[in-house]
Amino acid sequence: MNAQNGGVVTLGESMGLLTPVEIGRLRHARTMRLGMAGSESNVAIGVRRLGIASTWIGRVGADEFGALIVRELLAEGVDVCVAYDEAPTGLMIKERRTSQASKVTYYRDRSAGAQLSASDVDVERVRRASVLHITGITPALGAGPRQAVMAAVESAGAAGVPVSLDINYRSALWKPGDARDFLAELVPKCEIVMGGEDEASLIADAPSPLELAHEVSDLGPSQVLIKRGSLGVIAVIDGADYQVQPPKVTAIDPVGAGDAFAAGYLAEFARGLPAPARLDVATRAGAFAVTVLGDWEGSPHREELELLDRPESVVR
Ligand code: KDG
Repeated sequence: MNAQNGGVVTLGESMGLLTPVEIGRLRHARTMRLGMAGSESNVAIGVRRLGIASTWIGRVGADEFGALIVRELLAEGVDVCVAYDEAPTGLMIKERRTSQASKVTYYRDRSAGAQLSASDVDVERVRRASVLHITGITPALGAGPRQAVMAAVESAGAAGVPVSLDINYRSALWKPGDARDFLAELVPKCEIVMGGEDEASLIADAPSPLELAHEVSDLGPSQVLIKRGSLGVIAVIDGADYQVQPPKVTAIDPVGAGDAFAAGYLAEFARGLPAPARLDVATRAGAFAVTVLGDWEGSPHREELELLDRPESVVR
């Protein structure tokens, strides 16, 4: 583990999640599955399942969705640093339009999570972290969350804690120009940056994923990971190039794969493992996540990591 042993600390909005059981348009659905979503809490759970401490900082409403989120995170062993807000907990609906295509709708305008502020950031927890993980979703929620992200990043920087950023661009939450401006300020303060090709293209311009990774790395981060879904990852880490393909799986629900990937990478980074081991666990964790319905439920526990290598599908 790195010098600090508080594991992975992250902050952001978690929401109630409603997913129709039926495939098709929401208007025809009659039954909904109830759960929770939130990129940062997904990562916190994924990291914890791999045996590394994790902390989630955020706001929820004093309502049943808020209680569900806190209860679920505590059950997963995540250290929860939560404030309760007068505003309601945000909601996300994940419509499965076809068995392969999902559509996400947010009900999170003026939600509790969007009231996050710099004063919610527990500086001590950030200082003790092995790594601070943030995403591009939190700054898209408003001025308060943007300040909270910057406060956490400054505290991490002052304590020598590396910062990891998943660009996670959400077009429903902000415009590309606003994202670009914020990222231009943020990316040079990060040691690890990950994102899809389209997301990395918000801050760099190159004809191939590898060149894109190098361009982003030239902005400051020493570890840049371009996530490519079922094609795996292309990365530049401390000047060396990597390309890793994930194990083959049958995808059921792609949402949350990027968070499981981030969790795998960060857990191994926090353990002080070298780049190939980090990328191996990251791609495995991402592959696990797509095999299960839900944004975080499929994230693997450490003892399951080899499961995808086995030709036998029944373990007895
Ligand atoms: O990465 C999965 C997330 O998209 C999901 O859990 C919800 O955080 C979320 C968001 O803002 O889309």
